[in-house]
Amino acid sequence: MLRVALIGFGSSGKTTLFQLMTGARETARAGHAKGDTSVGVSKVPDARLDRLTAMYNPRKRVPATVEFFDLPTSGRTTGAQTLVDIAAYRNADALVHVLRAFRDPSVPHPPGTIDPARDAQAMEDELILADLGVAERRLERLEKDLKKMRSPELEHERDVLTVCRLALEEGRPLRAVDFQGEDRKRLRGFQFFSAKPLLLVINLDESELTGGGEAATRVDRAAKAAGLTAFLLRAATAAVAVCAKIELEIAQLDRADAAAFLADLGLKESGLDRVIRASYDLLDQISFFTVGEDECRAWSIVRGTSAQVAAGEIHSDIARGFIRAEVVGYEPLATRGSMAACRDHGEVRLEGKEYVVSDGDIINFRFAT
Ligand SMILES: Nc1nc2c(ncn2[C@@H]2O[C@H](COP(=O)(O)OP(=O)(O)O)[C@@H](O)[C@H]2O)c(=O)[nH]1
Ligand SMILES: [Mg+2]
Repeated sequence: MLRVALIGFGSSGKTTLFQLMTGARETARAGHAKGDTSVGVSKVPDARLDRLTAMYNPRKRVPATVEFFDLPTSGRTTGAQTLVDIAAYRNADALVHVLRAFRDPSVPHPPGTIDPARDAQAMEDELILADLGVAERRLERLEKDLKKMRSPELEHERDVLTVCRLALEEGRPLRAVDFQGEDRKRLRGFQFFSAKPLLLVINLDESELTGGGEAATRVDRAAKAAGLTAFLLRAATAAVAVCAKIELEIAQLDRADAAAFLADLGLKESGLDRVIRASYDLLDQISFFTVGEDECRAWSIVRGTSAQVAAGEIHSDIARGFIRAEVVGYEPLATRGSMAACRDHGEVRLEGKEYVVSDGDIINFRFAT
């Protein structure tokens, strides 16, 4: 399951977005050293799973999920230095920086003025500084250890960390540094914040959603006006605009009303859909499905995953005993209406361990126990 951590300055709308994403008014809390982390689960909307569920009429429909973290530091900034001490944040797959762009004077914004580009840069600087501290402490310890003994492992670690330190000293986030192969693996182990893919969520004024014209264009314009263009040229960084407050109100309506409301605003997708989709794209995630009368289920994996590794998402026994994957694409199955019809047309393939799973594949794994 993907884990996404919300960060940002005080009163930027983190908790509002958290509630929008997880539908949680009451949320589970995981304890950690300094206060609490709110943990909520978001169901990934997927029209394909809806269609498969309609076809199979299973007892259970299980969407893919994304876990969101929020810190209940009401109105305060979640400074990067505090994040270093929070395991859930260190382990997160991606960061979502909620940027205050709504003006509402009744909600004070600690830096005083509204300036999303400044806030984006300020947070970036904080992440870089926090990582630099971690890198320096680790390097110091490594140098001591390397004086006592020779170790290719530790030497590799030192080399990667030295590249990290140099980039950070130049003010470059680690997600903008091109690490490959073993270096990349090693980097992941350090759990640096500036190495995590970053989604900027620009939290706009209601008026920007409710003003006339095509909402998508208005929102795009507002995002550009926020001055984030330079930011977005960086690798593993993306942006999406929402109006968290009004979208939370919409999300609390029943489905039909919510759809009508969104259509009224000229929006094709809800805020939840847009943020989830942007996170998926940023993290290069795709979905495959398992279907049956018992359960229709979506699973998320990173693009390029092999059939055997995908099987391991379901259960390690299935990966271990992997024999073959029976695969059909979503389009042929949705068009023909049944697996049997797909078989008749030769559209169900038998694939081996190394087969690279495609987005929308419906897979039946054959395995030995
Ligand atoms: N006008 C307006 N107010 C918002 C919006 N998003 C959040 N707020 C309000 O801003 C205040 C702070 O929001 P919150 O989500 O708690 O911010 P956090 O400190 O970043 O967690 C709350 O009173 C929210 O209702 C928005 O899009 N527009
Ligand atoms: Mg909050």
